[in-house]
Amino acid sequence: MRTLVLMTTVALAFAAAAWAETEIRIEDNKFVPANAVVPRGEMIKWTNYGAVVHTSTSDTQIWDSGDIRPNQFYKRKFNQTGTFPYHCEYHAAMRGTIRVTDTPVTPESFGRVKALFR
Ligand SMILES: [Cu+2]
Repeated sequence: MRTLVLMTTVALAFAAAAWAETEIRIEDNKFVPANAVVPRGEMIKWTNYGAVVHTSTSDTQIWDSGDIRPNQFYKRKFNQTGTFPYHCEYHAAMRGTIRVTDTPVTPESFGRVKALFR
């Protein structure tokens, strides 16, 4: 019984971990989706599917990926609620926003599952 509970917990943790990541595609020259809405605690992964270098750079100096080359990615976790505009340093027209909403159920339950493994 203990084993079953543990296995279920592990499966849930993996499910939650997979679920807690949102990919934003970087294309030449746009972010897809340009406007993403995610729950607090979400990991955002920007992956460059284009042929040239891009960046994910916060308009308000919160983060800067540096160069993201083709087929590379940059990840950042968003723990604060709010709307965070960003752009690409190389292409003025490339703009996006991350809106982080306070949805207590999902991040908290994920935190509880994660706490079991600390
Ligand atoms: Cu760019």
